[in-house]
Amino acid sequence: MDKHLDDDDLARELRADVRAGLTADSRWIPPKWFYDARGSELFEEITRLPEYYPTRTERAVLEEHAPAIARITEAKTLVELGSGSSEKTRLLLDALVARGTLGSFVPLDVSASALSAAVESLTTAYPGLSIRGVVGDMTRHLRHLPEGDNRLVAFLGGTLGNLMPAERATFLTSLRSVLHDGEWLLLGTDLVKDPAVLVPAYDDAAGVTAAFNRNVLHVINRELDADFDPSAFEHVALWDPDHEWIEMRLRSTRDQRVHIAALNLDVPFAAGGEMRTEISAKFRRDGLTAELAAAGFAPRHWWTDPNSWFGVTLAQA
Ligand code: AVJ
Repeated sequence: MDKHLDDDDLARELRADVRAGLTADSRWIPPKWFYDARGSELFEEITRLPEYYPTRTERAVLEEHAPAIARITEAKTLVELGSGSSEKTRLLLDALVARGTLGSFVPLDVSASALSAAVESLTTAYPGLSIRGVVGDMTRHLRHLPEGDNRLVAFLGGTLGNLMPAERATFLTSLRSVLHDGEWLLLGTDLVKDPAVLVPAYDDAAGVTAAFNRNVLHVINRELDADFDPSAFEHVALWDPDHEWIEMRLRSTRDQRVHIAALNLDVPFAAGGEMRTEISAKFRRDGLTAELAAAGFAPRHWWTDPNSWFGVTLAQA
């Protein structure tokens, strides 16, 4: 594995993010801090919830169209950004291996532990492939992606929607700049739909998403020696129709003051005071086409499920 991020870098970034976010007028914590070992487990549990349709919907789209993706791209290298457990990737790997073009797989993730587990199991499952994990942040370490001809970069799961619109533009532009003309981007995006479907996906009956949301407080307690009482914050998920995104927040149930020892910072919360922990933007085909074009990508194919709940775009650099 190539490491471009070590524990010190992550600790420094977490301190900077928490200080900036919790001293801002509108408080926020970036969603990447959900994913420690427990948070990654909770996310895996979310993907199996009846209300959380994105994972299984995207999987169905990929199951149906992976052979076409392999035929159209004939990719020699598959790069996966934010690969996590790399489960859906197997559909792409199988199709590209069957097509006979694939030589290597490069998963990139911030979590060294998730990545090494994935690399280990995939190395066993695909002995003919060269598999090289890159520990890095997809918004900062794209220039460290290995060269290779005819690469296909997969960015699945709807994670693009966790970036703010301006960050999205920067990210897509920098991804385009590390690709050669003709290389490929496979992008999975959750689509705008009835809020009666969207909101429960982020506020499930079993409370798994609530636990996932509060997990960020456990992360801050452990890593920054803070004294958040997670039970004194309630999970909020709301649909913002103007921005067309789901917003997750944590809302203080009482007046309280939190001490973050590693930052030497006290943060007061009034009862009802909130902090934003995630946006999850939902897309329309037209808007996405425009965003991709602005970043220098030409959308070539668009696939979706019968309900048009989740879109998979194949775009060319
Ligand atoms: C897979 C990271 C895109 O925004 O839907 C799931 C994360 N947050 N439930 C999403 C998530 C709350 C998820 N991503």
